[in-house]
This record gives sequence, C-alpha cells and structure tokens, in this order.
Amino acid sequence: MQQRIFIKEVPKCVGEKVRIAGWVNIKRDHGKLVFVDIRDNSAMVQLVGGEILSNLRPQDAIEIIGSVQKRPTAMINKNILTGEVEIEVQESKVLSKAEELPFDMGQEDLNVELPTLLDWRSLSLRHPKVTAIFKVQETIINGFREILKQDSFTEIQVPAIVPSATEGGAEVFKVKYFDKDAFLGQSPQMYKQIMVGVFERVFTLAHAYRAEPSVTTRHLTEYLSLDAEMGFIESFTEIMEEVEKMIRYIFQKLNSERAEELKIFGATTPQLSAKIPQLKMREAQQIIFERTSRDNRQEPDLEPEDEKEICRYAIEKYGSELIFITHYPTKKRPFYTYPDPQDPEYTCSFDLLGRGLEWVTGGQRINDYQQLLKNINEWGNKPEDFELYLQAFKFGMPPEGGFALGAERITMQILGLKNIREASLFPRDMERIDQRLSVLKPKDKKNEKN
Ligand code: AMO
Repeated sequence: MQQRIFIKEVPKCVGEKVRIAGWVNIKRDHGKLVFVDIRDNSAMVQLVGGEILSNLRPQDAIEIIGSVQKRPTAMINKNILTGEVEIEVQESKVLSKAEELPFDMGQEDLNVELPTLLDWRSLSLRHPKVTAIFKVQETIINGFREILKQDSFTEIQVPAIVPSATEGGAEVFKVKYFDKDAFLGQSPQMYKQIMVGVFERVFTLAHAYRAEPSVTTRHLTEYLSLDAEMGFIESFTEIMEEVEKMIRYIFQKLNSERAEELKIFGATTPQLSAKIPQLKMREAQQIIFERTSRDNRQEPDLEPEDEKEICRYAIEKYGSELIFITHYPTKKRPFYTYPDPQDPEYTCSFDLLGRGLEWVTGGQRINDYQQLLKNINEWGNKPEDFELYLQAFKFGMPPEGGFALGAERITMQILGLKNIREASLFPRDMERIDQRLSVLKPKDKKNEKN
C-alpha cells in the first residue's frame, strides 16, 4: 500500500498520487463539486471531489488517496503553505465519524465563550487559533530549556507530593497520605535548592499546586512552573541577568519560529530597552504615589493596580514593557529569602513585571544553616518538616539563588489573552477539574476578582 505523507509535503508532489490522513476542517458543498479542507499535524490542504466527499462531516477522521494538481490561478491562496495546490480525490475512507459539533469549528476567529470552550475542551483544542496558543507555549518552554542548557544548567525532575508548604501555609492542598498528611508541592523550591549542592546549576519544569481560594483571570490551582537555581553567585543581580538573557532568548525564538501564531493574535513580543530597567519596591510605590496620588507607600507588596501603573511608567520612561522590581520586604517573602545585608528589612529578591502583571519571581537564598533554621521557626514552621532540606545546608551549600516563571502566565501575557485558562490545555481552578464542579451561586460572587 502507498505510504501516507504529511500534508506539508503535498506541494512537492504536483502530478503525483498521494495518500494522506487527517481531520475534515470545513466542507463546502456546491452540489456536483465538493471542497473539503483536511488538516493533519503539519498543515491543511484542499480536497476536491464530487459524491465521494459529500457524506463527510467536520472533524471526521479520514484517509484519502488522490492526485495533486495545481489550482486554477484564480483559486490560488498565497496565505497558506499548500495554497497553490489541491488534491483531486479518488478514494476516501472514514476512519472515525464525528458527531454533530456543539459549535461552529469552521469560523476563523472562534467566537465562542470560554466556559463553552472548556466544556468541550477535547474539541476546541483542535481549532487552529487554540492550537496556536500551545505551539507558542511549547516554544517558550523550549527556549527556557535551551538557554539554560547552553549555560550549563542540568535538568532535574522533582516530586509533587511533599512533606511541607514552602511558599506560605494557606494556599496548599493537603493530601491524605496513608495515615499521615502530606501536601502537593506549591513550588519545586526546596528540591531545586538541594540540587544546587549536587549539580551547582539546575532547572526543572514542575507542576505547582496552589489552593488559590478565589477566582481570578491570572491564577490556576495547578500550573507549570519553570524553575532554575544556581550556586556560587556573588550577588542576586546575577540571577536577574540570567532571567533577562532567558527572556530575550525566548522572544527571539518566538519571533523566528512562531511569527504565524503571533499574527493570529495580533501579538508582538514585548518591547525591550537596551537593559530591562530596575526599581526598588519602595521607589516604585513612591513613583505610583506621585503619578496617581494613590498612597500605598506603606504596603508590603504591590497591588494589582500598582503593577499596572508601574508598567505604564516603564514604557513611558524607559521604552520597556518589562521592569524588575527589587527589595521586597523581608517579612512578606518566604523564609528562605536572603535579607539585604545593608538593610535587612528588605530582601535581595525581585519580581519581573510585564504588561501589567508579574511574570517571574526570584532572588538570593539564605545558605547559612543556622540562619535558615532560625527563619523556619520565626515564620511559624516546624524544622522537622524541613529536615531533608536543612540537611543540604549542613554540608557546604554555596551562596545561591534562582527564579521561577509560570508557563501559562507568560503565554497569556505574550499573546494578550484575557484569561489564563486559555493558556492551559486542561485548566484547574476552584470550579473546574475538567468537569465544572459547581455553578457560581450568588453568594460566591464575592470571590470573583479580576
Ligand atoms: P511565586 O509564588 O511568585 O514564586 O511564583 C513564581 C511564578 O509562578 C507563576 N505563578 C502562577 N501562575 C499561575 N497560577 C498561579 N496560581 C500562580 N502562582 C504563581 C507566576 C509567578 O511569577 N519559589 C518561588 C520562585 C523562586 O523564588 O524561585 C515562587 O514560587 O508567573
């Protein structure tokens, strides 16, 4: 039997007979003449036929044999890879029939509300506009991997079931672990730090779990955390330099490999200045106060409105859509964060904000065993829950630090998506674990934030 080829190869086969397989995207029935767009993992191509195609329905999985021919000049579509050819179908076989669709998958813009897209996820993910989101995400993840590998980081895998909360006690999922309690890791933080003692530079792609008790457009309860950690640093600014290098590499990769997908969303990678600007958190709050008269100068963190305002400022002042905010207050950061020796009320830590939202968090860590032990107690944790982690600091842990970014968050921000759920194949939130867990009752509306 003739071997199947991928659709992207079809333009090279003019005058030849080919066998291809894929899904019916759209059917246009003109009576005697029927046109079908068929899609596989590589491209889409137009089929022409008569009765042989008339029974096909959108999303049927089919296999056909046909002759590749040049399209009449008036029918050429320069916008697609296979736009100069079509296949005249001689044999057609339905491999699996599709039911009637719950919404029109043929519309280019997919004008369907998000809850419907999520209720029919296995179908909606096949739409080219939705698929484009995950191609972009894959490129972001590949970019993260490639640049860190180039810089001598080793990829590690960490467990999801953990003995203790690391990023704050409240937002943690408890799991029944035989006759004990365990938790789902809020971050691979502990493990990446331990592994600095082994490989010096490590990174991981870890599922992170946060029991976020509210419904927002930027939080998931399970997200993909792209984490890195490096030893033998002299200052936390080295970590920011690594973040900047990684971000630039990812943007460059997106522009060269994903121009088509960015175009579908009318998106561009964020504009950057020669160097990403930096401000201390208190400086940022002062600027926000001067610009808006909103006085959050005593607050321990930036409010969502503040993040938006300081991003507007960064564009106006520096021509940069990204900005680092450094020196968050010690008491508001996790116990492992390194206090600034010059001003221990504040930490050697940073967030990278972009287009009004946080993208990355990072900083230097406390690598002194005694100081870490003291902080674990002061932050209200039990040292015995951190035994294995603490052990690493008894045996020569160099000065170190690292950072993490949420894959869905970055995808959302680059493509200008309104809701982070759009950037997750199968999003988890308070109301959905594939199925809708409940329908919002009026009294729960107070949990709805932006
Ligand atoms: P943090 O808690 O700030 O830091 O998280 C790091 C990054 O992860 C993303 N993120 C989320 N994305 C989707 N849904 C959520 N609920 C969610 N929470 C966080 C954001 C955020 O910037 N251990 C530290 C990192 C470090 O210091 O290395 C940490 O987890 O993009």
